Amino acid sequence: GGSPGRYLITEKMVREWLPPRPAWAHKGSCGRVLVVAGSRGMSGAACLTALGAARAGAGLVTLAVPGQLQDVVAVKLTEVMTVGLPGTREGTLARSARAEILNLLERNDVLAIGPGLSRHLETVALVRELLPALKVPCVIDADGLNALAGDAQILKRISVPAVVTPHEGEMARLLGHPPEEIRSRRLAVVEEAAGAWGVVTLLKGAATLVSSPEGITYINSTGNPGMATGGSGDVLTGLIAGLLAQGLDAARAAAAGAFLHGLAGDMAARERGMRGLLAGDILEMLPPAMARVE
Ligand code: NPW
Ligand code: AMP
Ligand code: MG
Repeated sequence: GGSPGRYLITEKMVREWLPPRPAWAHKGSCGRVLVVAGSRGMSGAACLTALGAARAGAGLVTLAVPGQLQDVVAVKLTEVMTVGLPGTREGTLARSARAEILNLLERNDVLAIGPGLSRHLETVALVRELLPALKVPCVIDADGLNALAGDAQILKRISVPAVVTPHEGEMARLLGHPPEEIRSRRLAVVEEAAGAWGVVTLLKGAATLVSSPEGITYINSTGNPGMATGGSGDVLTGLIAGLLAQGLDAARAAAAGAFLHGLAGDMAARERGMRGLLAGDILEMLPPAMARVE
């Protein structure tokens, strides 16, 4: 059959999708996000993801990192709780962290996994063994996707709503195709991937595309090249997880996340210029971006 539809994401859509924050809200009712991210040298990615979830409006955010990094991220994060997981000598997550992550997920509503994890073989094994066991919705990004390179079929074994957020390089690795091929047929690639993997697939870049397994595709119009800066995507991962935790379904969380992330980047660029924009500036502009939409 034909495609159920392709839609430009509008401010009005996002306004309708964002759940109201009721007067009686408490932090437990606004969603709890577990972020599994980071390795020695990439603790920033982990912090940016956790703060993205917190800025999205999630009630509680916990960041789980290799044990050696816990104190480092705890110093950088005030509002986010931290947990140290079993690590390798290289400061990456050990395969044995799986049980503890599943245990932490008993007390969380959503998992965000991948930013800054590295491509260490033990961490790759951990990701591959963890994903099929998940019982809460998840967002998989960066090295969480690289762990599946050449074997994206693992995504089919995820039994919960899931969002994957590759940039073109990551999508090329997942599919085993050259990046130029992804670039030349972005719309077809994202729609085929979502259908084949059964997960909401968000292909990043100018005009980010979000496609659902049911065949709905959203096209984003916000964002600017100032956002081509390290850590920008890590913020998006956390943002989508935070929206999932507040009850949006996977496709809407991804589409609203892309829209708000780009809008925050546009507002940051208008205020301070594009060239010097940092991922942290996107985080700071998320509250006014959401306020503008609501
Ligand atoms: P090139 O260079 O253009 O030929 P990688 P990464 C290719 C963490 N970070 N957009 C590109 O080819 C992440 O979370 C930590 C982007 C290149 O070969 C990850 O865990 C930070 N790339 C880890 O670093 C801040 C494109 O893909 C490769 C592309 C690595 O993530 C930074 C780049 O991908 C970062 O977020 C496109 N449109 N098209 C921190 N502060 O801790 C092709 N490529 O090698 O996965 O590198 O994205 O930086
Ligand atoms: P990552 O490569 O994972 O750090 O993700 C980069 C983020 O910045 C994604 O959300 C991209 O969509 C966004 N981004 C990067 N370059 C551009 C661009 N030229 N125009 C709009 N958004 C961009
Ligand atoms: Mg990235």
